[in-house]
Amino acid sequence: MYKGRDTFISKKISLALRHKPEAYGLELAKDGSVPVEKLLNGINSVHKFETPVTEEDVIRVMKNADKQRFAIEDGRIRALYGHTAIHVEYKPSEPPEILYHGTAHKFLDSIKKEGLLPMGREYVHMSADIDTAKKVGLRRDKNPVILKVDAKKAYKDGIKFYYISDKIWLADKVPPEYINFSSIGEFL
Ligand code: HQG
Repeated sequence: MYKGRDTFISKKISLALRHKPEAYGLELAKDGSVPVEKLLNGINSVHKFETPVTEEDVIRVMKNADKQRFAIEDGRIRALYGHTAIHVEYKPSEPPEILYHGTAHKFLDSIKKEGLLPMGREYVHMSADIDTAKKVGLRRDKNPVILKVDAKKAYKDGIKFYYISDKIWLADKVPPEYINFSSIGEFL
């Protein structure tokens, strides 16, 4: 679990690496990465911490996270998913039979018509486990809907899926015929 400072650091790294790199003086490479040093400089110049954020802080935040959001490689750090600032290309993977998507009741009519769309992001986000989907849904509805996606069938019909971790699978979109709406309420 995070303490207050670590939650703040995690949120600001997400902001910098997913949504507003320019606000931190950053330019994301094609894979979304920036030098760790530059991220630290950006965060420390925008947010005046009592003690500046260090690479050790970032590593601790990543280690204690409920899911893997960032990766550090060769001195560069990137967000693994969730971008709005750039379109990161991933290698498609074959998904499991079923993936889950947690959402709010108020979006259901629209999802029934249009399917799952990336909305503000670049991809639709799903998980292999129900618990993660429930947590995602709880961000938007205190009694969230958990939708079951026939991922394997969609994949076989040509919809592309991308594996990030068991807690995060991405897809370009999920048309309504691959969503099991009868599962609504089953997990509540
Ligand atoms: C909904 C966080 C109307 C969709 C989370 C969702 C996740 C539609 C919302 C990750 C729709 C978009 C992503 C349609 C989809 N009509 N509403 N056709 N299609 N929606 O935040 O999946 O903790 O962009 O159901 O935990 O909620 O930040 O996506 O409710 O893993 O690392 O539109 O972000 O990760 O919301 O969350 P979001 P999401 P972090």
